[in-house]
Amino acid sequence: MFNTKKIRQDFPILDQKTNNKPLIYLDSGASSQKPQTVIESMDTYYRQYNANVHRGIYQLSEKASAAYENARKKVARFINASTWRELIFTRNTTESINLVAYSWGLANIKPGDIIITTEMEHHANLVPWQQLAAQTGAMVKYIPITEQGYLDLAKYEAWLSPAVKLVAITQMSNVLGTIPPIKTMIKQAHAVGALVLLDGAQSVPHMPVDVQTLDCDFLAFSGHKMLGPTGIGALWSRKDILSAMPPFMTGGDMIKRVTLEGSTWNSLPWKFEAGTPAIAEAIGFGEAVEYLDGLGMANIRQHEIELTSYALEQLNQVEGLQIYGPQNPQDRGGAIAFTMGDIHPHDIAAVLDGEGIAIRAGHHCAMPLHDKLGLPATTRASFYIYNTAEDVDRLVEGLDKARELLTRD
Ligand code: C6P
Repeated sequence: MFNTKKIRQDFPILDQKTNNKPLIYLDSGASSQKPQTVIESMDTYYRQYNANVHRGIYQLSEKASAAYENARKKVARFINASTWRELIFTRNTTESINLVAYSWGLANIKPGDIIITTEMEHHANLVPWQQLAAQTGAMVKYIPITEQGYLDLAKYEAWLSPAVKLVAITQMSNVLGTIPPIKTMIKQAHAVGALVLLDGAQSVPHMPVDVQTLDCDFLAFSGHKMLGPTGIGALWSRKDILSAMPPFMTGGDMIKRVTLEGSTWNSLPWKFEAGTPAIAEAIGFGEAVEYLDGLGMANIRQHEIELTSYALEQLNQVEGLQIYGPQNPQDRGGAIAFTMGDIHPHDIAAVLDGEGIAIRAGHHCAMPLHDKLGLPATTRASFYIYNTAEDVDRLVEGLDKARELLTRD
């Protein structure tokens, strides 16, 4: 059984009051909290073996290099990469996707090519493709979403042709929660010769993700949404693809040999890691995936299906509340965006804050999706391993209070 009570004891930040009420943290979709082991691993690095990596001949640097590379192995294993050489540390999902757009994209996308993405993407998986298309003369097409918050797959299938070079989709929407049928979509894309990039910012923290079973071509994700620190993320791709890609950023550590006439590149993955990396953060990231592995990603997914199911049931009964996204908890993650009558989402969040409930309001970096929904903003609750049914009950009570306070007769 998933022991949330025990898990909560590992997160020191959760044991506090905010606005004189016990903190209910419902914004893990934006950034998760960190367990003690992650915090301690970074503290230990700074206290006991802080040094730059891949440079020093002395013991401290060798220890730091080993810990940094060991963290890479842990993260690579976590997504079942066939080798750690396919796992590149970046700052976050945004940087991982930009790496693909600027390196693979500028080398491979030509005028008239098509990039398919969706209407429900986070800006991180949308703006880089718009920029790439503008620079190359390619075109971006957006799979529409249906009224129930699913992708219009008939459109996707109809659009697939040899002109499609890349399909870039989220594996879990940060607003609607939608989990598209990725495996089928990848097969269909490959059948016309297109590569597939998965935005795993919301999926990798919340469900088992196996890049070999999925057979995707790129996977981007962030450490800070999966119990790790900020400033560290990852890009995974297959060795053959990464080997053929030019470097994204150049400078120290990513070279093999530099002369005044030109340079050659380091082997994978370092070819894509220019400059001093985020060493403490990588170590913390490694510790985070170890913690998640200890709980089991299938168990985490099951916990969130149960919690989301309960939350949908309860929220659907709140007067005037409308949920956006699939109603079937099996088809979605635990980010639930909603509106309540004509009360502004920011006002709802402010009242909830007064009740000790941390929740996000805004466009959640998905403006085209909110345009499609005809909304300037939504309020969003998002769950993780430390959330409970009682948190949902407190949210519902807070929403009732917000309606009482903010609705004019
Ligand atoms: N979404 C949210 O509150 P970064 O900022 O690079 O770590 O992650 C970007 C990103 C990309 N894709 C998806 C699906 C995301 O949800 C996010 C981050 C946060 O929804 C912050 S806007």
